[in-house]
Amino acid sequence: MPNSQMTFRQFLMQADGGKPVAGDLAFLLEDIVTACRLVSDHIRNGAFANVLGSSESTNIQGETQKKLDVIADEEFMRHCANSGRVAALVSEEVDDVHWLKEKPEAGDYLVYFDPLDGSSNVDVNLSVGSIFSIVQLAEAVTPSPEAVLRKGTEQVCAGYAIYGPSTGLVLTLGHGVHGFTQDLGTGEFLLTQPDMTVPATTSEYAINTSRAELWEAPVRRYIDECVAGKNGVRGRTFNMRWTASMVADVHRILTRGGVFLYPMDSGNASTGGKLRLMYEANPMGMIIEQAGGAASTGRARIMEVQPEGHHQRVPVILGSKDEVALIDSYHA
Ligand code: AHM
Ligand code: MG
Repeated sequence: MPNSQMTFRQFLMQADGGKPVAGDLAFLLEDIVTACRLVSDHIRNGAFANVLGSSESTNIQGETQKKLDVIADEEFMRHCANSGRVAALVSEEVDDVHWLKEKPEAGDYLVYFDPLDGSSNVDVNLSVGSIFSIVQLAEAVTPSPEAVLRKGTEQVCAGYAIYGPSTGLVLTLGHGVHGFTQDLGTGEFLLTQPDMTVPATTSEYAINTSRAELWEAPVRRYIDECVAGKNGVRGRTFNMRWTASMVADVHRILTRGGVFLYPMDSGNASTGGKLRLMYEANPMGMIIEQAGGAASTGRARIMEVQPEGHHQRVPVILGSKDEVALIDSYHA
């Protein structure tokens, strides 16, 4: 088990089940950490640099981009391109797959990211984050949009940075989930939460209840039963939290348990949900599963969904295992 307070580099030296992480992947992760560090600085200095607020542009999702969405995307694009082993980048903010290699080989990496998730929170000074997912190619591929459509089960690494009261980094390489905090003195990330786990049961849920009239019956039933509290079928009181920043909600669940739902409803059914499979749901699904929780669409394990497009959306239900199983049973 990794020691508390070790640096990110020391962690990488033993993070592959006691062995060093492969050099190419370690360099890529250090580049991603650099991008996160710079995004954190941009956010903290946003008011002075006049980068709060919206830009003139919209992304492929049709959403108005924040200036910081664009800046964060540039940092990720620039730093991930440092590694000679990255074949392609898929960003929430960019329509097309960005191929860095003309002839991707076995062993090369595909990196998927949401450079600034929950960006509507930036202007009101609440926690936001960056989410990333890494797949290693098992075979050479020809660059095409289809070549990046990989199931979440192919991820070799998933993580997120959280820009809150402190800047944190949470990572899994398939051997548990580990949390780091940036030391503002050295700028380094130190291991502060080794082996994060999600308890199987919880009495806290997160969902945007302003969409209640749009919910499907299984979600309505689950939330109604939580709201009914002690006198309802659950026989206990439930607490509710919703930050409108998935990174912050997932971080809370990794810290004290809970269940998060962004389900499909009649308002988003035409697009299949709100959250994006390849750079939001899959990495968070891997992290939550590695921490002992579960991640589902309500009808299937998120990481087993076959992507049909790199900006595909899915319903997301994740967190404490028993609650996710109960919600799944209501969908069945
Ligand atoms: P974004 O990637 O455009 O920021 O959207 C994703 C965010 C999640 O962080 C959060 O859970 C959700 O959208 C909030 O949606 P809503 O505003 O509908 O509550
Ligand atoms: Mg985003």
